[in-house]
Amino acid sequence: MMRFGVEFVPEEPVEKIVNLASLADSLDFDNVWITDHYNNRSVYIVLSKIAEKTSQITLGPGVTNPYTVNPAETASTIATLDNISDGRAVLGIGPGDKTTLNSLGIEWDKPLTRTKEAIEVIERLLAGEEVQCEQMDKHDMKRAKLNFEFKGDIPIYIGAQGPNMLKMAGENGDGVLVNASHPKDFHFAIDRIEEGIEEANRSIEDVDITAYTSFSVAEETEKAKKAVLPPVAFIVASVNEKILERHGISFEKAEEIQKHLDGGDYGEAFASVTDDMVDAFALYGTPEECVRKIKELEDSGVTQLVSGSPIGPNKEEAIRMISEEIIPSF
Ligand code: F42
Repeated sequence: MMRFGVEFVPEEPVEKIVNLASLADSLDFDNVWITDHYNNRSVYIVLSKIAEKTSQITLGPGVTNPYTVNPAETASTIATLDNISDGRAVLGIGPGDKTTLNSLGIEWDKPLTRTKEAIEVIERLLAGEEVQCEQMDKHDMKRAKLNFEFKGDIPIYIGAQGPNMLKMAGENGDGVLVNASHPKDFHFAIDRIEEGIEEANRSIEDVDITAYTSFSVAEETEKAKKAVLPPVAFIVASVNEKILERHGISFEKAEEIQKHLDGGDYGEAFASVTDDMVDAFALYGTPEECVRKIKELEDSGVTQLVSGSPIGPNKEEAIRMISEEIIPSF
């Protein structure tokens, strides 16, 4: 069965996000994910407020990284979030956003290895072990151990796009958060995830394959589409050539958008987004159109749909529409 999640970016005021998360909680969404970038508001402060104001929804960072936060610190924080939310915490972790890390002077060395090892450290700490990691490449714990009571089995979701990361996520994750909106990308991703699942002798049911989409729903298609132009412009400017090729998008047009964004000319960048770009990198439309597109993702093997930014021209209305006009079809 398809699960439904919603993502918020804490560039918006905490109060606003908490109110929207509380609405999603009351409307039976399964998950709320908060993105993590140091230049936005603090992910865990937002999550702890959400924990107070919600009662059934699962909540977590989507995603933290092992560069700006030591994995022992992540284990402690997620266990604390689990304490205060009566067992509703999930951990989303990935290698981190390269551009953001660059601006902090952090080198993205061996991002896959560092993420994989961090997950091992976190899992062992959450199992109550004292962790020493002399054999690890990127971490060097001597005698790390958590010193309070917590429930150990917090699900770990791995943010992954690249072939190796997807495979690693299939081997190690309780879920995979794939930043994509189109079935073509999921055919590619799920093949890689399955390789990992096989290698680890696991089964596909063990892994919640999550479409972390750029989402927009409205009563009119055009209104929904207009709201996704900004995120799609940023996606087009940052994805690699192979992904553009997969969707038949011209590299030159993508470069043009990148130049406009780099020059701070956002109006021009958003106006240059073409229909094939929007169709490739966003899930948008009327509730009926969204249902049809989500069913295509479900057929390709997706098990959780996360409505990510913008969600719709009006976030609150969009959350109500998802609950009333989309979720009942699944
Ligand atoms: N990043 C953030 O900073 N904050 C967020 O809130 C956030 C949310 C989010 C949600 C979903 C999602 O899927 C990603 C999200 N991200 C977020 C981005 C995330 O942190 C990563 O930047 C993103 O997922 C990119 O990951 P990727 O899967 O493309 O992996 C990178 C590291 C990559 O290059 N992978 C390659 C691959 O094939 O998978 C190669 C990796 C590899 O094998 N590396 C080797 C190693 O050991 O690390 C080294 C290889 C060598 O040659 O040295």
